[in-house]
This record gives sequence, C-alpha cells and structure tokens, in this order.
Amino acid sequence: MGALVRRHHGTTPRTPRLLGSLLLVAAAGAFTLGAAPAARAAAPAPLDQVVPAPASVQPGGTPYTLTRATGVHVDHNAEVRRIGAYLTAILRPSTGYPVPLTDSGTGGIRLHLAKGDFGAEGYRLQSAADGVTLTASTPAGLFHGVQTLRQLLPASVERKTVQTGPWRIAGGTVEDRPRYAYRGAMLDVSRHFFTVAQVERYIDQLALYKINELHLHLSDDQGWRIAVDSWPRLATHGGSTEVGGGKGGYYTKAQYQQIVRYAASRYLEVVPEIDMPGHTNAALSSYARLNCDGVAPPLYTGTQVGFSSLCVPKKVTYDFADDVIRELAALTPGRYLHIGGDEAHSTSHADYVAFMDRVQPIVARYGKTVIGWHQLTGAHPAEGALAQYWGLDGTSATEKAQVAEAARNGTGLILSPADRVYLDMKYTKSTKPGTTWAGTVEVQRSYDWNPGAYLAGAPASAVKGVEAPLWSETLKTSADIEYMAFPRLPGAAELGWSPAATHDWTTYRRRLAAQAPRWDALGIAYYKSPQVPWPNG
Ligand code: TNX
Repeated sequence: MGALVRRHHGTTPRTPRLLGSLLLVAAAGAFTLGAAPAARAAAPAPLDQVVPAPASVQPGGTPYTLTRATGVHVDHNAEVRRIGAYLTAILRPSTGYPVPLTDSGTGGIRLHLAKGDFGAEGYRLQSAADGVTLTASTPAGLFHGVQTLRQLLPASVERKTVQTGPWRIAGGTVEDRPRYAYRGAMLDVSRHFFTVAQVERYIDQLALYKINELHLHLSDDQGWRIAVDSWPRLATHGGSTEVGGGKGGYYTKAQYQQIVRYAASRYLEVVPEIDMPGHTNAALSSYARLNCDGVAPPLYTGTQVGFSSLCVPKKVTYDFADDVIRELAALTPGRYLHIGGDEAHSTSHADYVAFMDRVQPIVARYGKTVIGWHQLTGAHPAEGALAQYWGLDGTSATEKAQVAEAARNGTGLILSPADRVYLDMKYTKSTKPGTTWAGTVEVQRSYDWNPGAYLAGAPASAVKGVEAPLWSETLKTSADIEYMAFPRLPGAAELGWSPAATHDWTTYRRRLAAQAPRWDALGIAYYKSPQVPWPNG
C-alpha cells in the first residue's frame, strides 16, 4: 500500500465508512493535496511497522477504525479474558471509549484460541473494516499479538488521558512466530537494588517487544537480594548496601513471588541467578563459616570483580548451595536456575570444576535446568545445561573454541555478546551512565549481527536465543535503566524474534524511529542516537 492511499484515509476520519471508501476510489489525488497536517498524521501505521519485525505481513484492504462501539471479544476462557482485560486497560484511558470486554459479540477486536500452525508463541492478526481478529493456539501467542496490535495503533494510545483519534489499524494479515524460544533481558539488582515497582515497569517495557525471559541477577559481591529462610543474614546483612554505599535492599519471598506473577501475566518467565562460586562477597560477609579462613570480610560497595570465592573444599558450602537452591527453586515456577560461574578469578580451575560438578546436580535435584555464564563450558556442563556467552570480538580464540565445542557436544547457547547487547555499555564515549570495558556500543552495532552464525564452530541449532543483560554498577534509577535499554533493547528483541530474512539495518532504523513517539507517551527517555532518523529531529 502506497503512502498516497494511506494519507488519503486520514482525510476522512469522521466520514461513514462506505462513503469514505467511495471517496477514496474517486478522488485520491485531490484529497492528498488538501490534507491538513493533523489528518495526515492519522494515516494508520503500515502493517509492517512493528518491532520486532513480524515473520510475514500481507497488507491490503480497508483499515479497521476503533469507535465508541468497539468491544474486545474473548473466548470463554479465564486466561484469554485476562489478556482481553489487559488490552482494554490500554485502550480505555486514551481512546475515552468504554471498550466493553465480552465473551460474545462480533466485529470489534476478537481474541481467539484455535488449533493451527502457530507454535507456542505465534499468532495471526487479521485486520479489515469490520474488525481485528487475533488467533493463536496459546495465550502467549495472543499476548504477543496484542503487542503487535498496540504498535499498529497511534502512539498516543499509550497515554493515560483521553487523546484525539482516529484509532486506525491498517488492513491486512500478519502471521508471526519467533525465531528463538529464549528471548531474554537481564537486570542486575545486586550492584544497585531496584524495587518491585521498578522491576514491574521494566517488565512492561520488555513485554512490548515480545521478550519472554526475565533474568534477575540476585546476588553479587555488593548485595544479596532474595530472602532465604535457612540463611537469613544473606538478605538482612548481605542485602544491606550496594555500590556507592546506599542502603540496598532485598526482596522478601512474597515480593519475589509478586515479580514472578507479574512477569507471568506478561508472559515472561523469571530466571533467577545466584552467582557462584565467585561474586559472592555479600554471602561471605554474612556468614563467617562460608570462608576458608572462617573470617567474614566486610561488605563491599566498590565495582571490582573477581576477588571473592566460596570455599570449595568445605562441606558447608554445599549445604549453603543446597538450601539456597532449594528455597529459590520452590519460589520459581520457571524451568531455569542460573548459577553464574563467571569471573571466578579467585577460585583455582580445579576448584571451579569441582564446585560445578557438585552444584549442577543440586539444581537438577530441585527440578530446574542449569544456566551458567559461558565459563561453565570450561568445567563439565550438565546434560541439558545452557551456557550464556558474554564474550566479545576480542575474546581469545581458545575461549571461543571451548564454547563452540561444548555447543557441538549438546550444550545450548544463549547469546549475550558484551560488545553487542550488554546494555550497560556506553553508546559513545560521551554518553552517561554506563561502562566501556567491552567498548562503546551504538545502536547499529548492537543490532547488526546474526545470532545464528555468530560463534564460529557452534552449530546454529545450539543457539537457543538472545539475551540483553543490564549490569547496574552505574545505574540507580528507572530513568537510567531506560536510557541504556532504549533504543538498544528493541534491537536485541528483534534478533531473538524475527526471521533472519527480515534483518536489515536500513529498514530497521526507520521502524525503530517510529517507536519513539510511543516511548514519549510511555515516559521513556531514550538515547537519541544520530544513527536513527527520529521523527522529531
Ligand atoms: C562482567 S558479564 C560481569 C559483571 C559486570 C559486567 C559489567 C559477567 C558474567 N560478569 O560482573 O557487572 O561485566 O559490564
């Protein structure tokens, strides 16, 4: 559909539909010339102007226009109804329409579960003059379809007060499903603590881009952030500070479960991480007996890494690991438990291997699948374990080869290359906050790589997905999180979701630019990268 036609639709926002169509056929050129700026802005977004790029888009036909009469019609199913309620909660404040939620009715917006070739998370969106239908074989698919629907509506739909329409969705069909099952984002709540409300805000932003895994880095040298009943000082002492010496904090079990539930309501699975055997100063400071010399070190509020280690030969280390993993697994409905394993520079290689040999079976005993940072491939990754690769172009060939070999031997990979998707890397030398140990990472560099062919010697089938970690040594507020995540997070999400065939920086940067008014409406202050043609300069 050409720009001319789209613009023309915008000239007749309050014209009855049939008349509007007749005028469209009769007088396209004249109307285009006479179109007022506001009316021009009302042209519906093209059906492919979505991030992540949908697998397939067939534009065509008349757009759907939401009216005061539009309802959301859902299957008679509690979960589909909840997704419908989530959608009406977005539509009502900004349209000012009542948007009733019903389990009958035709026209309007329909959410429907049906058998079909949608996969676990795919969906079909069909838009025409008489309504929009989302079809999927799972609630997750419907939820992802709702995110596409959101993005096809004007950005002002995200606002919380009544806005001027028209509220149009371009005509046609989107058929969509993800490239990878694992599409993650990590938040480091250890270096600086973030409240439940801050985590929920980030979850909402991740959901808009179809991210489905929330990795929480719950422990590190600077803070232990989850209550453990059998070792209470981990949270009360180990969680009592953070980088810079602030007061820190931790999640009670009820708060953690609230995050898990909130994430689940947005179809994200929580992946909790307890980083071991290094990155453990907060635990070592909480219990003297965890230390080889029996002396508890002071709490740590700096940003060095690699100085702490659990005491590998001591039995108490495994009692500790068992208790922590048991309690955390019991709180976590998700499949995975991340045991860290990075930068254990104060642990000998033999100790590291011995530690991983003993701790991985504990994770399995409590019903979870191990994820570890890719150093785990230097030990004996358990059957079914996933290794999270966080190397960069400059990582040694030996280290890369070790990860690739593990991948050939069956270890799945989650790709988080630091010089691509570490969201805590500065965009340029002069942007703040952030760090630069993996270089500066502008938007194009972050987006322009292919996860399927990234690590030489690793079979494409070993790649389970992409994750964008956000380390928080330099981040204190939600505004900090958002400035680092936007606009790079949507690119990581697209690498995880969209077929390789859609990958194209030139078209991506335009789709990305079109997201900016939505971030404005959502109160997200993003980095205005000069590489992206933002609508307002
Ligand atoms: C490396 S990535 C770390 C973290 C730091 C991060 C900062 C990884 C597994 N370890 O301890 O926070 O760099 O970018």
